[in-house]
Amino acid sequence: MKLSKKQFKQDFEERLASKFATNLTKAGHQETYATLASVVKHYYSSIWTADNQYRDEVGKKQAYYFSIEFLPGKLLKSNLLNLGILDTVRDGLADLGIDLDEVAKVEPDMAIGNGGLGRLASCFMDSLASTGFPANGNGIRYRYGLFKQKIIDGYQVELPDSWLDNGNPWEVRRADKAVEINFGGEVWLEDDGKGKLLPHYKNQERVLAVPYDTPMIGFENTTVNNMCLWRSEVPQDLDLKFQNLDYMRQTSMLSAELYPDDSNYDGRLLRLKQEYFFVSAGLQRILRHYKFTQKKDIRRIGDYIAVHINDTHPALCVPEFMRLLIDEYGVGWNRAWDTTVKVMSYTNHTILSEALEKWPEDMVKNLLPRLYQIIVEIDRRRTAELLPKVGATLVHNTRIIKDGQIHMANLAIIGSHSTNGVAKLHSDLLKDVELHDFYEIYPERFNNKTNGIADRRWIQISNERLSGVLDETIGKTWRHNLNDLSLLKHFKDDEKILKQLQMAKYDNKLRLAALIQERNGITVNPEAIFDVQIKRLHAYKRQLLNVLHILKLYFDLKDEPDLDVVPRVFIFGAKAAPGYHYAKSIIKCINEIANMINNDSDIDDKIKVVFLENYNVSLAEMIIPAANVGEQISLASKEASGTSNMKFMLNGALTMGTLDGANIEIFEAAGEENNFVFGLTKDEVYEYYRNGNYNARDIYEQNPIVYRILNSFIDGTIPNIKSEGREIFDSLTIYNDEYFVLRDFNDYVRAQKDLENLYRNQTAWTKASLMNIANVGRFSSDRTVREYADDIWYIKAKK
Ligand code: B1N
Repeated sequence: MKLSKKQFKQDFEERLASKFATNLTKAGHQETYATLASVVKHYYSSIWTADNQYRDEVGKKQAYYFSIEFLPGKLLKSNLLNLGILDTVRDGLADLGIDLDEVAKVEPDMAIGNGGLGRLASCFMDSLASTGFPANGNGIRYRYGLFKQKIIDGYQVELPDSWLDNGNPWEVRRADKAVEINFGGEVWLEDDGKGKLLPHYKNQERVLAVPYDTPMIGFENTTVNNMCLWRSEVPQDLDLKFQNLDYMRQTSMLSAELYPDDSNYDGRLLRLKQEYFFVSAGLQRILRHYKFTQKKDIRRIGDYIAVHINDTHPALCVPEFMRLLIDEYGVGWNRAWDTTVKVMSYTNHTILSEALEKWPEDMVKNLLPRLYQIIVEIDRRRTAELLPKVGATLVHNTRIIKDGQIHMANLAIIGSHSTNGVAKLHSDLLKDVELHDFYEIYPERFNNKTNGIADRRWIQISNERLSGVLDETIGKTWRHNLNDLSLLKHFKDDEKILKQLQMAKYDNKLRLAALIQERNGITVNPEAIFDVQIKRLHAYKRQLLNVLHILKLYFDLKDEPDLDVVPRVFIFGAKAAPGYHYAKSIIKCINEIANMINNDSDIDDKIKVVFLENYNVSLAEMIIPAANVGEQISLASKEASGTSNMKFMLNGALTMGTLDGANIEIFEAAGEENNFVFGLTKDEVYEYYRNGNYNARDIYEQNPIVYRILNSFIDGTIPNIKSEGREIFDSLTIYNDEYFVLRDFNDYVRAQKDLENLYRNQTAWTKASLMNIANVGRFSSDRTVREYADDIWYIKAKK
């Protein structure tokens, strides 16, 4: 949009006066932020309205991304950038004596997601709007987002994330579009007199779902999509006998809290309720909107909408869409089924068995009696149809209802036309191993969509310093097409450019060093290697492997204080699920090891260990631009994709990584020689599983270095970790090291040595860094969403 600085300043001052009855000299940061957001909202509202109008008139197919998590972070700068007014607003505010970056800090992170899965959904939202696709989000407006993490005495303590206290300027409550959701009670079918069986209900619990719409603004275009988030409330016309505080409490509980589990499944009833709540609300709104605007035959809806099931959490889309079509819109079973399969598509995000959702049959039957009937019928018809074609074994292995449980992945695969994994290796594992039986029956449904990241947030906004260097070196087209970063290859031997890249990195390191000083009171050397591992804490991600290597360096230096090492700052950020005891023990150990090393005068600044508390999107935006190394060290086959690996690459960090998830494609694109690869391959891991011949205890007993390091967890060397140290020691030596940490240790140490040696040659290092940046284009989520649009959803971008 076009906006002059003069106009902006006038709008801002007027709004400040009308909204808060104050002026520039008196306004605080909160008022400034709220005013600015309100002005920005005014700017985009006409574009938003116009795009909605256009869609209703043109009636092209739209996609709906159903996700129980979104992780957008802050929206102010992103909205400014995408509207094309970031610089104008920054300058205008500066004229008024206001620092945009200070104002931006006031906005709370929108953290209604746990980690990679939720952040991916938000990257997709940005990319879908920025590439002009009509595609919207559908989720839950949690009153409390992911907990805030405090570290007290080395332990993680969880505090509530009350992110809505000062209001949310971006959302629009649409009370007129509320729908009703029903739970429990009894259902029976009665003939309607025309030969059709219609459901009748008794004693259902009624909940009102109210949508809150947040615009997803495209980058310098005219597309504005909608992220619709649902809040649960008490229906206004509720019988007086139900109007009590208990009912109110229960009803608002539904959208009160995000489950804090990442790659893990918590089978509580409230979670199942949340899943049905946003699925039913979203589908009801879509169907109503379609009927209202398109006035076409409901049976053609498959030509106008695509619904995406992001992991199995929204898998109830399948039976709920069937229910709505059949019971509410009078469509026959067969037509409804064909339509459902055509409309739905599903992404699998993990093969970890603890994340596989399986709901007890009785729970589903009691909570969602009509859906249960429909699921049983889907299962029955499919079994009857397939038995003669593929035989009993395949049918049995792939049934939706088995052993008294409803298998949500099976429901999602059977009820949709597409199942994809999130990186090549992961998609291959789905086809060849985890979902092989499904692949035999429906080979045409399986495909890969390698994840991507919204490069606008992950470089243009978060790394202005590097963005500036790139603009000057290769022009600005990369801001619209990330593939143009490949132009950088021409400068790989240009010493002037390499120097500038180094200086940009150095400035970002200074910025992070100041933050570390402020938050942790630790002074770090900006010349040191900034070696970063930021992600959820999970055993399969192997933060522990990183820790063992740190201890090795520490003991090496204790033995030989004059050892010639390149100084390193090891930086961690990680939240553990509150109920995940082992993960919390690792956090405690990292913090105690940090204390031990940072305060050891023998070590000086050769090693520093920093655990930054409350890792979230905003903190990632500070850390990643300053990283020299990104640690991506999961056990091969366990990390479906990873997406921070792509953010590090974009910001010129080198990857220290295993052949897992999207790391493989990163190494392919940027060259193994420009990164550090180590560890077991997925085939070697599966070979161990087949043979059952891994013996971690042997490594502990036979490798003196490992022996010394592991003993330090239990012999008092590392202070204050009596029970935690024992827990970790036992997990490796008694419980046989589930994720092959000890097996990969030696090769990891070798790769770390290679890394250190390369860093001694700053020119060679920076060249490798440049090659990572130059080859990152394919990891833009603009590319990813185009593939979804072309291959799965069949939607077209606005020209
Ligand atoms: O999804 C990301 C991937 O990049 C990561 O590799 C993957 O671990 C992550 C249940 C999950 N998989 N499964 C989850 C999250 C919450 C929950 O309740 C499972 N998250 C992933 C994006 O594809």
